[in-house]
Amino acid sequence: MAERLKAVIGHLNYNLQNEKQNPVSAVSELPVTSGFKYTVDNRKLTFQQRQFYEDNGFLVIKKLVPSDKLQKYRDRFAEICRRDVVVPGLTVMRDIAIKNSEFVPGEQAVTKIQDFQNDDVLFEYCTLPEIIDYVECFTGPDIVAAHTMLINKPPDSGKLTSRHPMHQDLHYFPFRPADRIVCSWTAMQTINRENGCLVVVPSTHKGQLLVHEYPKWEGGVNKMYHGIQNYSPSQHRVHLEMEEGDTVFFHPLLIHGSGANRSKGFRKSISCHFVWGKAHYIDIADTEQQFIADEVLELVQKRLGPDINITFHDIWKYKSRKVRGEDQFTKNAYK
Ligand SMILES: O=C(O)CCC(=O)C(=O)O
Repeated sequence: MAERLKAVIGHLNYNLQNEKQNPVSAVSELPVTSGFKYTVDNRKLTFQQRQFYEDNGFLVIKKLVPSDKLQKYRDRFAEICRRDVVVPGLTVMRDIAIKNSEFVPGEQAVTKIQDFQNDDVLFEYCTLPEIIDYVECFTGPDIVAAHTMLINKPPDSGKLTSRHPMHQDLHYFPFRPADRIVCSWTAMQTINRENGCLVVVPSTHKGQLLVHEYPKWEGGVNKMYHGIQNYSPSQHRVHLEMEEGDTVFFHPLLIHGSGANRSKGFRKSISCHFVWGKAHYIDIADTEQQFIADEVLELVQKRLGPDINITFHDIWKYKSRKVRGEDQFTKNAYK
């Protein structure tokens, strides 16, 4: 797998060098929003839904993804965890509590898989018309899937490591405009406060990107689970309890996280971050985001060797795959 990834990244580097000599402007006309900021003109949303997202930064659509599709993704996840299939470029993550314990087999050991863009079974989720027709209301008609995850939140060991700290997803993304990025997050089962539902702070999508760091939790924190520095839990939050197939769409500046899983079972959700196909990359050097970029590059070097010549933008290009309309995003690295 490492060899294949190296070849792909080598190819990306080649393209990048060519682009450096001949930079392409990635920013074209923005989709029409008719005075709205966070949604684009499109008949899919009712006026009330559109206004709700504008005001709150998230929108839940009930029973959006059919059960049979979610069963297919659950089966695929189990196959991947058993290593019956190997997906190129996939990142498999373990909860810090599981990682430090005795050998745990298969699905029980995996807390999250990330970057399934090269697996056509799981990637189908990102292409479902049920999902994409809504995504278009936020990104506009040109859509790229940039970041994919299937989260298998484990029953908490008692150390509260299954919590996900309050954060803003934009912290991880070296591309803009933020208002043309949206996450779709689908419950693969009943998800409630007991098994660690999503928690959101309404209207925080109207704020700025805040500084993130590892929370100083006694029981430890999972790799890359950064949280907002000095986060104050006094802000009004909403617990999004959802049934299987329910899907929440949310803005990348919306402050959110999830609670500990106090049930005995694993809690599954599948998600994708979508971005406008004409979005542009930004230089995050010396910004709040430098910290995550360094950490990601360090991880890639650990996997592929210290001599790998790759940038943070290359990694995002590799992770991204077009789903609808025009795609300049996976080609352009520069504004
Ligand atoms: O599914 C969860 O528990 C939270 C996921 C999340 O917020 C993230 O991965 O950014």
